[in-house]
Amino acid sequence: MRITVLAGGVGGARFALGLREAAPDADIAIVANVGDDLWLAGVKVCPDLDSLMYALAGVNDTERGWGRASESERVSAELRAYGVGWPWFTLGDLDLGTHLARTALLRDGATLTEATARLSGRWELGATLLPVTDDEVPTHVVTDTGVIHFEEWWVRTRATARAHRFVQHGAERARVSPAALEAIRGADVVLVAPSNPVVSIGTILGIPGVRDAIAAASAPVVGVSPLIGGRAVRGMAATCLEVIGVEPDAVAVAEHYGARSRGGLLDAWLVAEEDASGLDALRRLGIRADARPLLLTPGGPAAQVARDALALALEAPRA
Ligand code: FO1
Repeated sequence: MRITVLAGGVGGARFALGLREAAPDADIAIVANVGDDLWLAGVKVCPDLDSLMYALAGVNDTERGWGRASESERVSAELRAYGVGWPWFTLGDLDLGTHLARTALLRDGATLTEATARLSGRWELGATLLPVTDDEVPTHVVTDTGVIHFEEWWVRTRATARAHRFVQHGAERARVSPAALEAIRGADVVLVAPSNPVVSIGTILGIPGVRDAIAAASAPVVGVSPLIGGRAVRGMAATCLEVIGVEPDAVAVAEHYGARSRGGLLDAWLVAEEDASGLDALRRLGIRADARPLLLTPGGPAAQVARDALALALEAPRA
C-alpha cells in the first residue's frame, strides 16, 4: 500500500514514526513543508525536512524536538564570535554537517529533492522524504515592525511579535515537485499529519499544483487534528490560527481545510475523544469523522493514532 503524508516538522515527525510502526510494509512518502527553510551563514537549512529525517533515523534530540542528539555547538560559538548567522538560532556541529552536505549537493546542481534523497539515503528511514517543491518559498511574517522570516518570528520573538499575516514568498513562481506530485497521485491513502495547519500544512497546500493534485487524487484524504480539547489549546498552532482568523479547535480547523467533496482538502478527519461533540458538525460539513485518543507525546501512542487514521481512510470511500 502506498501512503503519502503531508507533514511539517515536529508534529509530523512523531506522526511519521507512528505510521511507520503501524504500517511497516507500506510504501510511505512524506511530502514535507519547505516554508521554514532558509539560507544562514552560507548554508541551506531545512528545519522540517531535517526534523523528519533525524526523527526517522532515530538521531533526533527528543527533548528539544529539533536538531541532533548528543549535539555540540563549537562551530556556532565561532559563528557568533564572528557575528555571522543569527546568535539566537543555533546551528549545532552535527546539524551543520547536514547543512554543509546539502549546500554542497545543491551547488553541484542537485535539486532539493535529489539532495534530500542523498542525505536521507544514509539511514534506513522506512519512508521517502520529499520536499513539496524544489523552489525556494520561505514563509515570511508581516509584523508591526516589518517583514521577517518565519524562523526569526518563531525563534527570536517566540511568536510574540504581532503577526498580521503569513506570506509564502515566491509561491507564485513555484511549482510542486514532480516527485511530490507523483506521490499524491499514486497514493492509496493520503494522510494530513497533525502539523501546524497554517505554516506547515497551509504552506504545503499553498504551493501551486498541490491543491489540484489532492482534488484529483483517487485516494481517500484523511487528516488528524493537531488540536485537542478545543479552545483551551495554546501554542504555535493556536497562535498561527488566530493570525488567519480561525478558531483554535478541531472542528474549525477541519472547516478551514474544507471537505474535498466541496472543493476542500478532507474526506475524513480524526479528532481527539475530547472533541467527540464536534462529530455531527463535521459530518454536516461533508467530512466523515471519528474521535479517538490523539495525544502525541514522545514515545506515546503515535502508532495507534496512525492506525486509527488509516482505518478511517480505508472505511471512508472517496466522498
Ligand atoms: N528552534 C529554536 O527554538 N531555537 C533554535 O536555535 C533553533 C535552531 C534550529 C536549527 C536548525 C533547525 O533545523 C531547526 C532549529 N530550530 C530551533 C527549530 C525550528 O524553529 C523548528 O524546527 C521549526 O522550524 C519550527 O516549527
